[in-house]
Amino acid sequence: MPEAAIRNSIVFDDLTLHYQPQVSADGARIVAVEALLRVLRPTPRLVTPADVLTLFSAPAAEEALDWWVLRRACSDARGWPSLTVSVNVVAARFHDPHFADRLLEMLAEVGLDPHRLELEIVEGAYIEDFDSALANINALRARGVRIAIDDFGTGYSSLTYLLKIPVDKLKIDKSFVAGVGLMRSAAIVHAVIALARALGLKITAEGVETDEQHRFLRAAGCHFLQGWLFSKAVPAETISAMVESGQPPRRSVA
Ligand code: G
Ligand code: MN
Repeated sequence: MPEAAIRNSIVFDDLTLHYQPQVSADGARIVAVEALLRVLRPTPRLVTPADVLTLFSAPAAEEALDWWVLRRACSDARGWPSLTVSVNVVAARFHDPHFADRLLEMLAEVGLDPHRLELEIVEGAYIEDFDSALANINALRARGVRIAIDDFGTGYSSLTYLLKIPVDKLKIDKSFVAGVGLMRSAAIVHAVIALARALGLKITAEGVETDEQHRFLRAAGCHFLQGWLFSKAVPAETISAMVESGQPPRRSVA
């Protein structure tokens, strides 16, 4: 299918991006936002990975969607000079030998400093072609784009990724955070943080919902936190208001 036809087959008008703040470990400062895709019609809701598969099943359509998300997120991020913007990128994108060049070109067009962008490699899909992925990731990191492994611990590939590709950050999956009151989850979270710190990586914990989880994660040594305790994903205008007021989404005592 020609690219224009693919673009037209996706109803981009029905989509928008919402942004979930990531805060410093003490919860006092927003440091970044993660772009999350939202469907506006028929019922407004966040897009799940399963939706993307059914709505955009053709690989070319999924790729067009990913570029739409990247461009929109980078464009919105220009309004928030103090924040990093994180965008979820599937492993397949890193197999494209021109991915880094296209991305850097897009950043130049949009006018966003590459240091302000972080790509979260979604762990669900395995990187098959490490040579291409590595070339892209090296080229992007050389220009300042940061790389995070998303949902760390849930895929079968976590440790292989750490061995084979240089990354800047791990995002501890919310399934581990949900259970930090239990010995087993707490041990796993401590081990992941120790591993990340030994490799010199930053750590974000996802899915932080309670003060108890916040206290645990801060004491355990997470650098950044993300979750409903601080803020759900909100429209771009709400992030602009948070940035302007200098207020964290929620004050919390850790
Ligand atoms: O895998 P990824 O990190 O991209 O997942 C983001 C998803 O996690 C979004 O669908 C978002 O709605 C959800 N999410 C964000 N914060 C929380 C939280 O505190 N609790 C739960 N259960 N889900 C969350
Ligand atoms: Mn993510």
